[in-house]
Amino acid sequence: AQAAPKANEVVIGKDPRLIVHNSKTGVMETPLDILREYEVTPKQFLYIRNNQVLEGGKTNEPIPLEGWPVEIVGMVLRPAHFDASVLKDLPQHEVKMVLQCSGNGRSFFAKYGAKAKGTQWGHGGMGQTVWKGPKLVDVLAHFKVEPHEAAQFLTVNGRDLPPKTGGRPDFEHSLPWSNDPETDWIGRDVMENAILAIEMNGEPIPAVHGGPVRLIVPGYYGTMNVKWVGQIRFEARESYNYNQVFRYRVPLYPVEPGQYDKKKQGFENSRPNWHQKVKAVVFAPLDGEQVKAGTVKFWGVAWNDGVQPIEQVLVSKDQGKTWVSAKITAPDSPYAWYKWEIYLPMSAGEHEVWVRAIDRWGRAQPLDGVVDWNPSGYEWNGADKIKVKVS
Ligand code: MSS
Repeated sequence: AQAAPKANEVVIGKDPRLIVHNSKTGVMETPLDILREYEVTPKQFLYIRNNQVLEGGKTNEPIPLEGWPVEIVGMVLRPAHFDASVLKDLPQHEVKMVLQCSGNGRSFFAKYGAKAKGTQWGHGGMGQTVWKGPKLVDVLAHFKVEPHEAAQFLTVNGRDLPPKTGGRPDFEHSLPWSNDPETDWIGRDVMENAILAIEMNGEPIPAVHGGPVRLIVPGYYGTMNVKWVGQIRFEARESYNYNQVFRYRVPLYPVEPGQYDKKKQGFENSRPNWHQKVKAVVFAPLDGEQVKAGTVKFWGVAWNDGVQPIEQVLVSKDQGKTWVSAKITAPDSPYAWYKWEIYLPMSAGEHEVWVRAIDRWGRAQPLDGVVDWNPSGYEWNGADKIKVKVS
């Protein structure tokens, strides 16, 4: 058998220590012992998820803005067709945020007895990133686009084309675009915060991460941050695209593991992977790690959709009977990860430590993440449970 290709052989500029899930399109995750070393995840370590690849896109090198066409069409007064180089002349906005695949943590469904189909991500299908570019609303104003007030959704299409024979559908996503900010806060955040990013971590966006132009919507799952933006459409409905209807959604009602017919999924009985759920991840000790008896420092990160602050990260040594509150440090951006830490006395033996975050709306992680089972295993946010061997 041939040795599986290393991350640096799959995508130019990636670190060989990344865990490759799919070498064809380039899907790889960051081991936690690397992820935890950086406040902003450097490009050589950032995870990748591609449904299909932009031609020549398997590299951390950038693609020039000049010569990259973008169009804004649909229910608008004036459609706009422009060269992406215009974007650097408009007022720039920068945002630090967690970029996370909605499938991140999918392997935990299997770990707790309810496997879900798809890439078996650990916790490393995420990273902390900084994006910069003009706000979408400023681009619209610049070109006097004026979306119609009945346009309730924004659909963004990437210029990655499905392989001719691969049978994969084109990639696009719809996001809520609310024209009624008084009553509908979902959609208002897209209006206020969406940017057409042209930089990542202070440099032109690496091709593999969606350069030269990427839609960035802080607080939303990775999939909604469409790479290689070619077309933006304003419409009254969500797109019927395969990736919007049959993928990247979860049922609106509880389903028993294995008991859900994905073919019957539609707009009425499911919702898209939009807002990220509240989540805490243990960065140290790592699951299964050996530590010395005495006082042990546990630490990690926590984040949510940025709509309300994280208020507590709770830690339990006794399967949730009692909890203690970790010290949390808020980031300078509501969409970035919080750091949490706690020192716990640990006696010799095997222990399981549970961690869960709670935000100001009281949104918390379920102790048993399997309660939110869904056929594609999206949006895992069960309390993080790690085993430590104390000696
Ligand atoms: N975009 C495009 N155009 N294509 C594809 O495929 N994918 C998704 C996003 N965007 C895609 C896009 C996903 S799905 C994700 S996660 C993200 O992206 C990732 O990113 P990076 O940069 O990391 O690679 Mo799941 O939710």
